[in-house]
Parts: sequence; structure tokens; C-alpha cells
Amino acid sequence: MATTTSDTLPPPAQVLPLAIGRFRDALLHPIAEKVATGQRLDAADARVLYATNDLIGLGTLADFANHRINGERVFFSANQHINPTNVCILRHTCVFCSYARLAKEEGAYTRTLEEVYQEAEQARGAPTREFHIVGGLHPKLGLSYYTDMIRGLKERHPQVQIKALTAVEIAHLARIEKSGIAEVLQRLKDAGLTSLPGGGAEVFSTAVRATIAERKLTGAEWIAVHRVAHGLGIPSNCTMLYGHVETADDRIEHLTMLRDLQDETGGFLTYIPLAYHTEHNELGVSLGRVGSATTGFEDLKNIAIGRLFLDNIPHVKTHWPMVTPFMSQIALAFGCDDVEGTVVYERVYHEAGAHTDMQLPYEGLVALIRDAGKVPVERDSLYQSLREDFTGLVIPRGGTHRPGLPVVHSA
Ligand code: V47
Ligand code: SF4
Repeated sequence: MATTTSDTLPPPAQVLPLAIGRFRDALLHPIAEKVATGQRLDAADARVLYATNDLIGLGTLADFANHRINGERVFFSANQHINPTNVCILRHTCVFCSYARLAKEEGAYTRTLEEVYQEAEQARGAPTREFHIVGGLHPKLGLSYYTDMIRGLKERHPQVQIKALTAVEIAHLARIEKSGIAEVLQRLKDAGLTSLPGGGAEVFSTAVRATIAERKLTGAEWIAVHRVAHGLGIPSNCTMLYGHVETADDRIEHLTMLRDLQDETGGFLTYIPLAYHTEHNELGVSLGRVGSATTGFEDLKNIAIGRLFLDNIPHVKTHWPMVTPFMSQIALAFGCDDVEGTVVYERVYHEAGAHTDMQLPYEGLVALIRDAGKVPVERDSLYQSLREDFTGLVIPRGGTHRPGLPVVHSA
């Protein structure tokens, strides 16, 4: 009898054709044919994917699609999140947000540049290569606060790249500066900005936005900011906030808008589905969902469908602070090739009920990826490989949850 060893097992890229015809949900078969032959999925296919309960079938397809792009490589970054202010003029209208405060409200904070630099000092002597900076729409902080911040951070940490300010923050700065989006972005780029994070997208549907994020810039406006950024040579990320009031059709419309822009510009680096967290926000209360979370099933489905539908975006990132490192590790078998980084300290998700640690040590990330049978690649903000040989690194066994360096922050 022929024996099969791990050396002779076919790689995932060859397994899919063998698997066609064996999915539990037969509706996946025509989609599998498309995926196997590299054809683009349409909205009707995406409806089938959102409706299926054949999670393993869906994951097999997404794993195949990912393998074709990224092989066994899984990217991570040594990053530090910095949230300079939680003061936000949309505090009462983004009803899913637990982080924002009005200027005079208890808990409101705005860091001085010195305080930001002090927080960033944790990068000294650490492997940090990216600052991820997002915050509220402060009514008074102008563009120079951010350009000075970026310049100051670059001076102090020249090896660290800056991924800062969501499209919503960019549009807000343009409004208070009475200038164009392009001018704001160019000034940020001149100061040292590397890329834009993907936040603020939520769900583009007008009806959903009217319910959860009234007064936030529209979906078309969010897309327009990223189009301008890409045109200026500033790549960006994109997100979708799932698990609140949106329907499958809303999600598909959202993904279609992202895919269309990517066809036009090629400027998106990674797509990150963000799991809605229900605590300490008005939406969680009005939906009667406080204390609940998205299910693992939904988390994996959104990763897999993102990978399959967004065939032109090179990476799909799992956000471990929101879905737990355990779920992120499983996501690596469901089409995901990118794991949120070390983080260090952040407030947006933890104030909304994320019960994960604030940080994942560098070694823990390497272990998480390796223990899933994948090949870890430390990357910079632009997905350039920084390190693939981890010889000499003391890696915890099965230990994604070990405590890391002590956290020092100014809050
Ligand atoms: O737009 C706010 C989300 C986003 C909640 O580019 C919430 O690598 C869940 O920009 N439950 C901002 N999510 C964060 C962001 C980001 C996050 C991760 C990776 C990247 C990247 C960017 O945080 C907001 C919103 O969608 N958010 N409140 C909540 N209750
Ligand atoms: Fe402000 Fe962003 Fe929160 Fe909306 S999601 S209230 S824009 S911080």
C-alpha cells in the first residue's frame, strides 16, 4: 500500500482541484471551479459564501486563494499603537464607539507632543518598526500637531515607519484647515508619513452609516481620500467593521467598492475585517448585545470571504486584539497571511470590551505563526521583509500569551 508522509503531501495549491466535488455544501462547487481557475467572484458568489454553513469548505477555498498569492509565508510587524487624543466631535453619532469623549467629558485626554514622544520611548531598544497612530477628531488640533508629531517621531526613531490617521481624520483636518485632501496628505507625507491605516470605513452602505455612524464621511468620501493618497504614492489599508446591523448585501457592496478602487490604483496593502465589540457603547445597548461578541464562525467567515472576494489585495490581516490570538492563529488556515503586530498599548478596542492582552511579544507572534505550520516573516509597513531567520530567538512553546516587556504609558 502506498504511504503518504508530510514530504509527499501535495501543497494546498494543488489540493483544491482534488477537493472539488467533496464540499459539504454543493453550492460551493461552481465557486470552487472559479477559484481553482483564478476567475473573479461576483456578488452572487459572495452571497453563497455568506450563506453557507460549510466553514471548512469555505476555508479550503480561501486557503487555496491565499496560498497562490503568499505561499506559506505569514507576515507580522513589530508595531506600537499610539492614540494621541480621544476627543472627538462625532462622539455622539458613532454609536459603536466606546473610545471617544467630548472635550469636557470625564476621561477625555489629549497628549502633548512631549507626552507622545515619551510614550514612543518604549520603541527604544525594542524591535519596533512601525508607529500606528489613530485617534478622535479633535475640534481644535490642526494639521501642524500631526506633522510636528511625525517629524519629531522620525527624528527620535528614524528606523520606525509611520502609519497614521484614518481617512476620517484626514477629511477632518482638511475641513478645519480649509484646504484640500491632497494638500493635507502631501504635507503629512513630507513630514514622514509612510502609509494610512484602514479605519473609518465601517460599512459603506448609506443606511448602515445612518444607523451607526451618522455624520461620518460617506463611503464614497472614504474611498475618495484613499484614491488621492494612492495617487500621491501613499499606500493604505482597508477595513470593514462587521457584526452589528449590516446585512450580507451591505458587506458585499462594501467589498466591491474596495475591490473597484484597488483595480484602479493598486494602493491597498492589506484588508482587515474588524469584529464589532459591544461594551460601553450606545449601539451595544440598543441592540441588547452588551457582553456578547462576534462568533468564531463569523470571524473566520469574514476572513475567508475577504480573501476570496478581494482577489487584487495582496494581504488579509487578522486583528488578534479583537478576535484573540487563538482565533487569529486559526485564521491562518482560513486565507489569512498577516497578523496584527506587537501593539504595546491601545484603547479603541479595549474600551469596547476586548479582553485580550494589550500586547503580544515579538517572540509570541513568531510562535503563533510557526505553531500554525506557517513561515513567519517580520515586515515593515510596506510589506518589505525585514527578517525571516529567527535563529537565536527564544521562542515560547505554544506560548502566545506570555507576558512581555512591562508596559509604560502616560494615561
Ligand atoms: O474605524 C471602533 C474600529 C477603527 C469599535 O490599518 C471598533 O492596520 C470594534 O484604524 N468594536 C479604527 N471596532 C482602528 C483602525 C485599524 C485597526 C486595526 C488595523 C488597522 C490597520 C487600522 O476601529 C474604527 C472602527 O472601525 N472600532 N470602535 C468597536 N466598538
Ligand atoms: Fe470619533 Fe472614530 Fe470614535 Fe467615530 S469611531 S467617534 S470618528 S473616534
